Amino acid sequence: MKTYQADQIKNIALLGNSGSGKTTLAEAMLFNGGVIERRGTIEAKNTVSDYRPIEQENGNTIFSTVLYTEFQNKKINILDTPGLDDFSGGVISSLFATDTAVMTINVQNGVEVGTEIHFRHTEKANKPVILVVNGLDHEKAHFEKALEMMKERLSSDIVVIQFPVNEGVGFNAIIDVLKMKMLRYAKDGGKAEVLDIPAAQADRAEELHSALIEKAAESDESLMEIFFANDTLSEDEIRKGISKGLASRGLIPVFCVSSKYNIGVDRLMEFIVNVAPSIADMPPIKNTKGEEVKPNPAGHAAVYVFKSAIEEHIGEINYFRVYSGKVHENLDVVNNNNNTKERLSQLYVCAGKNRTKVPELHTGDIGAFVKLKNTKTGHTLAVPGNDWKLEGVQFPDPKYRTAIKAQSESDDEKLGESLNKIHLEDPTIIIEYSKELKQIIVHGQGEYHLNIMKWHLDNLYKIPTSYHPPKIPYRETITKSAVADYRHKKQSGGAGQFGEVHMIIEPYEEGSKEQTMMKINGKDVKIAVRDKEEVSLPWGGKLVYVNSIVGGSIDARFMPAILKGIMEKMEIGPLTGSYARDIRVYVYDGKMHPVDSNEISFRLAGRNAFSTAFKNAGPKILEPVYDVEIMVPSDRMGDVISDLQGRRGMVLGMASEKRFEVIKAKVPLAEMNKYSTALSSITGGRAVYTMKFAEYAQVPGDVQDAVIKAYSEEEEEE
Ligand SMILES: Nc1nc2c(ncn2[C@@H]2O[C@H](COP(=O)(O)OP(=O)(O)OP(=O)(O)O)[C@@H](O)[C@H]2O)c(=O)[nH]1
Ligand SMILES: [Mg+2]
Repeated sequence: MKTYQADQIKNIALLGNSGSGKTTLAEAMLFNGGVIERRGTIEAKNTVSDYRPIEQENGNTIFSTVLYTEFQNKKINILDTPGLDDFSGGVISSLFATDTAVMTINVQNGVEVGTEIHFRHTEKANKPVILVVNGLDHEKAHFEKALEMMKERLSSDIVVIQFPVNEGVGFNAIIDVLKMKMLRYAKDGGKAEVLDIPAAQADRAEELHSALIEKAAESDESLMEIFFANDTLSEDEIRKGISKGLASRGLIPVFCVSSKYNIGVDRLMEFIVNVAPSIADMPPIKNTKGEEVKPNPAGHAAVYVFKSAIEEHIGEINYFRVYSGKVHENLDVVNNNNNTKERLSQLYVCAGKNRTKVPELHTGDIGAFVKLKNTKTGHTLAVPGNDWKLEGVQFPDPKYRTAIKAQSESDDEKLGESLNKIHLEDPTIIIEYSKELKQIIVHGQGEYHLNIMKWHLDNLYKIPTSYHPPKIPYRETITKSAVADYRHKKQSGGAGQFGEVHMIIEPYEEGSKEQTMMKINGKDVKIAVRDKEEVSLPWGGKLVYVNSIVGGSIDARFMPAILKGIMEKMEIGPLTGSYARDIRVYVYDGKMHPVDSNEISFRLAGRNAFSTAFKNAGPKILEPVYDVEIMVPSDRMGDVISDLQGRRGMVLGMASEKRFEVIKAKVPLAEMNKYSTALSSITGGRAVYTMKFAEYAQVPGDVQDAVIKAYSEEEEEE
């Protein structure tokens, strides 16, 4: 395999709605580049990209796949991504690692839900987009309708470079208004025959050619001047303008193909290698120090791992992009994320599961290495001289959770190992071993996402598991102050035990001050703060422990033991056994015995006094509340809001953003169970949302009663 320099490499991510033909297009690109000798199909389950068992079973791409092809002495690295939104992790990491998004549009349906969602990903990532209308051979192909939808729903900067001559069955010709030629294809596609534009298409071609020139001129001032002077641009000037417009997202070109028959694909590839922005044209990304990482082919080597996988017979494989310099076989590097040394003993370029060994890879190129010890997705590897790491891929927060159990306890250990592997391959699946809930919770992007995960556990890892409703990590706190005394006394031969503690507890709020006067048993008592400790609780919130002993009734040396006793009770609230938080305790009096007082006595006295006080202080259950942000088409906004209200959600605001309404709300986690499935059915899959933990809030009375009842029933069962 030839070695490619930075200016000979183009990196594209294939995006688009599920079923719009990304994988089929990739197959045609590999075939046209001579990487494969026969084109596989989804139906025959033999495409290069969809090689994993689950993909062949379902006929969908599930994991992003790294591919490459060669065309006109250039290399195109292709990342084929899944169209289904539950697998958006692969889309986001692929966009990160490439310079241009090539989005397929199924011409029968035009803009679909997934098209809109992926288009928004490109906006967020600020990457150029080439739109490819696919399936023009289909009997229901309707190019004009699809184009209208694209202009209306995606962007007004769309500009047509190609339109079909004879869409539908028998489709074989395209008018290209950049070349101003007709491209005609033989029965099984491949290389176009370049012909003059027939009279019937001439007017439309001229009109679109002018529109293209104007749009290309708009992207660059010097081109604009030439355009004003001459009223036109040369083909090279148009190319330059398109390239600039692409890079700044001011111009979104439209191409026509039938991936199935390999029609138009050669011309699209030619456009990608000649006109799509090159590595040097894209704005440099930043490292964690805030410095720009310019793609410098002569610089020290640095690569970023955007994807890890586990492959049969090989084990872990890491896919990377070179961000600076070049890497070669046996290069010693440092993993800047964990400061370990790694040796890149072998380098590969990949087309699906087929790997070709290469001696070196240059800036901008994409490849893979195997058998590294401490490297995974998100890590930067570099030679000394580059001590930075990239900020890297920002994977979406999880929005769907479930509890998982191995059907047989003997599989517990194996389940843990397998879940770690699953997370390594898909960082959007997050595993949480909750000591508090006594459950293993898996977090993912949606119900389907976790069903696919279960398929892998059943079929590849061979571990029968079951999903269960996840418990909610409730907290408990108090709503008013309460007083309690406790005397611990034991005198049964030998050394006795004695400790007496008087305390008052009150609700604690961040930033609030200690009281100076309190009513204790009907009397006003002055509080003198002698000492104070703010304990930040590992489960969130605080316990503030105030020593306001007067007259030395308890020695300072016993104070830590009392706190220890209180902390024991903070771990099991009186209502549901949940962790407690946000309480201030004043120990204001007590008694010691000259001989029998010791630490254990004060620990027990502290624990029991606190337990009584807690029960009398109006204990309440707190529940986790999430910030939920939903993007929804305007016509479905009402339904989404009324559904949120049914979930005890509080709508905080609404705003129009481009073609969508954005609803911001706070919703209790307990009501978000299976929300992704519900939202999808309310909106026909047209909404997307994110959720992030916001705070703990008191639950309403009826909910509190229900939670306490469920807890006591559960206790009885156990
Ligand atoms: N008629 C026709 N069918 C096509 C064309 N391209 C793809 N298909 C068919 O459309 C279906 C989906 O194609 P894929 O290539 O799997 O689509 P995808 O975009 O990769 O889908 P996901 O992986 O689910 O995101 C398959 O049955 C293909 O054979 C085309 O140009 N014409
Ligand atoms: Mg696919």
